[in-house]
Amino acid sequence: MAVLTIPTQAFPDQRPGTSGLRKKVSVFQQPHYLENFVQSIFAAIPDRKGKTLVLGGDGRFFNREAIQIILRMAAANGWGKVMVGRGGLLSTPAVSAIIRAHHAHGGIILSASHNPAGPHHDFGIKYNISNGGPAPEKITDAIWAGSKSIQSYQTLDTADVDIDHDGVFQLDDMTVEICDPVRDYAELMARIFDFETLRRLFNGNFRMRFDAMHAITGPYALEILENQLGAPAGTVVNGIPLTDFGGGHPDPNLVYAKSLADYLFGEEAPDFGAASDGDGDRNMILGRQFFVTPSDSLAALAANATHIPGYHGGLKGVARSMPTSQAVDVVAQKLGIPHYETPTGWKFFGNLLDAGKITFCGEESFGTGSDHVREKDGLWAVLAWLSVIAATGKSVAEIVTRHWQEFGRHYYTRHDYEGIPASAGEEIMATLTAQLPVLTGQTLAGRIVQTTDDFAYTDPIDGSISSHQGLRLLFSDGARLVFRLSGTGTEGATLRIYHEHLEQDAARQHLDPQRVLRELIALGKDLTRIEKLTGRKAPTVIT
Ligand code: G16
Repeated sequence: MAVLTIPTQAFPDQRPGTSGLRKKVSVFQQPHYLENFVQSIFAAIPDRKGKTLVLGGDGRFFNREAIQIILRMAAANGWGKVMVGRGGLLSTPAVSAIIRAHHAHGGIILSASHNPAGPHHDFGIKYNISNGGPAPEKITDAIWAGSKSIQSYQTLDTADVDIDHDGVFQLDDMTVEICDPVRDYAELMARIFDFETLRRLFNGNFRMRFDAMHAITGPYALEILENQLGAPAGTVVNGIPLTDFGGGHPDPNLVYAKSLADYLFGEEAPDFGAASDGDGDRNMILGRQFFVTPSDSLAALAANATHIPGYHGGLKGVARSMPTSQAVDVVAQKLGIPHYETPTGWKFFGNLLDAGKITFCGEESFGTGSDHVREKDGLWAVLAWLSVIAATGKSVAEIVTRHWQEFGRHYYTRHDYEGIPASAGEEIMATLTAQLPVLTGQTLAGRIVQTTDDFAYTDPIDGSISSHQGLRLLFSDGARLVFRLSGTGTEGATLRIYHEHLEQDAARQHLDPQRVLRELIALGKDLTRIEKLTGRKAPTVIT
């Protein structure tokens, strides 16, 4: 079959963000737009010839069309084999698991994560490397550079292939394998967790609800929770992936997973509730009338790791992204294991995991994971929590409140101002950056500002430096106020303000975080002048 070389012109806006390239579907539907980016990925992987690529997505609108385009281009660009999830479906953690299990060279994930889907919403694409994790900055920078100078791309002149039935066939010189999207992942979970113990949990009175939000985790949760662990039918709700996610916003937090939260805070609440996001890497954990912040979830899992079969030998170390609360650091100190603080973005955990420096890692943005794959993993977090509940016989609320008594409670809240004008976002950050030096030593929000900085990270494994990763005010009492612009939005800018304060007194550990943190919240609003610059009186989302 003849390889076609199609002339094209560069698009100026293909710089990968925190997690790949995310744009409106209409942007991706422009002639050559997706093709240019895919060719730029392939150009950044010069040793791809004859190697295996894993390909799948979260099932959102444009997923199936993109799969066909990428298959043709992969064949024309010399890949030896592409493994595609049946129907074009694969969760992000499943791609990571399959890359690792089959020693693939890399993977392409089609997803804009928790961003809404449909013809008028978002699409995305990201590349993962042979360790199963997101491409590091040196590769995303090469992709971006390639996208700015691209003049042509390679593809085949061939009809669409059948991606809906398992099997192996040739596309020119390349092998295509259509595989079960769930099997490898479910086998990995069965190796980490004791499914017999979890089956006993569901055989008793224990009840849970898992909200797949009509996104990719439905098939995974149905297979693992209901089919393999025997949770009653109906435990998984919204379990069929839809191209528009049912019109919802599959971001597992109290705002967007409101019906689950209402159920868990209602009269008929089960023992446990969880939700995942569009591509299955995020998680939200709820107990009966109890919400676990992602930062606390990471800390509590680290403190209870030896109750989880796959980690009964203990943890090598832990890591969190900089804006994530310091709760897990306190656990690590007590356990006598190292803890690391990385920039936002799962890719920054990759080297630490590969080097065996850490076992668990997590982020405030509802991400938790371990060294079993190189992505955050929503269902893994659910199974980890179920394992701790089964081993301790305690409720979610008991596990977390006892954790606070032992380690202190890190009150935490993130306020997001979504879709503000990009220029306002830049002005806020520039003004704050200029202000930082004079804030040191001042008493603000009733506390002394001990240090301020623009967070920079030197990777301890390869020495690479990532600068401008967020502005920090660190107070003498351990409180923190952090400012960042999101790297995942598709409209204007999203300002994130993170507030944190440690409370050691058990009598003061059951208050409303918004109340406890109100002075820091007011300070954040003042320093950013968000209302003056954007007219916004309140955040769009509070987590
Ligand atoms: C992605 C990244 C995470 C990051 C999150 C929010 O998650 O993988 O590491 O914490 O975005 O990033 P930002 O604050 O820059 O918007 P996901 O689930 O969207 O892929």
